[in-house]
Amino acid sequence: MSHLPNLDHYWLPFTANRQFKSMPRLFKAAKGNYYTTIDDRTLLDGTAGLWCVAAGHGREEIASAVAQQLRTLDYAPAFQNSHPLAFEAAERLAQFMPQGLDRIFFTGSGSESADTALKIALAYHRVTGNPLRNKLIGRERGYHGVNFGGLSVGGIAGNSKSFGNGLAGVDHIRHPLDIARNAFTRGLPQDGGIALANEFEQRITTLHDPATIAALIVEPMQGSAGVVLPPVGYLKRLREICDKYGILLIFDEVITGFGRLGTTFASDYFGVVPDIITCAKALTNGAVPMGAVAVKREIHDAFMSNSPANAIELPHGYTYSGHPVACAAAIATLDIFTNDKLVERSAGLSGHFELAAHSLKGIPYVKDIRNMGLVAGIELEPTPGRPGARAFATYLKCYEMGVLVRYTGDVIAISPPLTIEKHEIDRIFSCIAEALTELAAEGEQGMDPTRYLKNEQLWAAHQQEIHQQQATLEQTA
Ligand code: PXG
Ligand code: PLP
Repeated sequence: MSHLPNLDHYWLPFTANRQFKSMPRLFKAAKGNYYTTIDDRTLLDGTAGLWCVAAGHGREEIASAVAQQLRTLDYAPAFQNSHPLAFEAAERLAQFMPQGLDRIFFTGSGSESADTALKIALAYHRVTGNPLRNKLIGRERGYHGVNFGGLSVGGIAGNSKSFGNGLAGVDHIRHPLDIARNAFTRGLPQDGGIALANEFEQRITTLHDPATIAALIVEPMQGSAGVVLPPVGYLKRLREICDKYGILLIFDEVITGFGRLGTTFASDYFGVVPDIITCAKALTNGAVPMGAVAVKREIHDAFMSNSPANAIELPHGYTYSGHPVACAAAIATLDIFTNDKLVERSAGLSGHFELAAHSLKGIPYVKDIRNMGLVAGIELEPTPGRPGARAFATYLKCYEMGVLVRYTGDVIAISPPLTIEKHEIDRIFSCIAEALTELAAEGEQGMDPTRYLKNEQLWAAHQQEIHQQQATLEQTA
């Protein structure tokens, strides 16, 4: 058991802070497919961190590349100067991208990648003489991070409604989730894709002038909003409509990149090549913050050939774009992908994973199961008036049983490291089944979060003690 830190000062992102601090869940170590918590529980990681740790935790190759880089060149100015590793990382990443998307802009995260992609799309039209193409289209339930651009094209009201109006000139198309028609489909829904994509064309022609649309941004598979899969033919049709009207297509592959679907990128899975791809997360195996935007060479070249000589072609960038330590981590990670054949491994496991996920059909509260590659979403019947409460209780039960799952709304999302073993896949889903069966038996009692994680509650009591001591000290000072 490790010491519990003072919990007062850190404001956790996307977290119910007061609830968390009453039952803190802190990890102190990780290796392979497992976390160790500060009260010495071992947790099988059903989430790859937050979809980041594709190659499994604690990779020595990454650790030593990062350590060596820190000792050699800790930081180099990103603007007007650079360092060789940034070029090497870009070249290596370009080799992973679909053919043609071989010009790379580095960022510090998925959110920065989304905003960068949107800005490149807008600036591209301006630099090619189409300044009136300045509207951006996103999708309902889309998640493109939390910066103002990504938030504006995103389609999760809960994420944006606290923050004012966002960008002007933004519209959204429908999301493809249709549980009534497609519940328990294995893999992609078969029907409805073309009609749904055609609505995009219908909306931009009736509500907008298509010649004013700069770009459409979509996640090929919507991860954050609860694992929403595109029906067969849908993305291809979106591509055709974009081509017809000169609209750039951006795939946000922050989650779907790097083998999650059994192909290197979702673009490869669907045989649809967008104009711009964003990525982050597994790019460095989560070890160092980094994102990237891959752009079609023609788009990049338009900036180079249409900008005045000696001018900055794109007035955009981050202090940490192409950070040497992040580049070292990315190169080491890409090496692991190649050496360990992680994409092939993901593809090879996806059949077993699908069977395991769908074995939950018929378990109490399971309303839909959606899967693709090494991702599954298990949608639960919500408890009336308490959205998300059932999924949270399921998460807590799984945690107590030693399995880390992710919950978002009333969806349990499973996305293990690509290094997961078959028996571990089985354990994740049987644990969820057991948790749900127990919840059904326990009724109201099972839904009470204060029943769970007793050790942590002892710590919370300890925390209160620290508080009181501090207050006393402050009074006497
Ligand atoms: N685009 C997509 C498609 C994402 O999934 C981002 C952008 C933003 O990335 P950053 O690095 O700025 O967080 C994401 C991030 C979840 C979960 O549990 C998903 C994300 C982040 C945290 C949790 O679904 N996606
Ligand atoms: N705010 C201020 C005052 C800055 O000087 C900078 C960068 O120089 C930023 C924000 C942006 O920081 P970053 O480049 O890390 O995104």
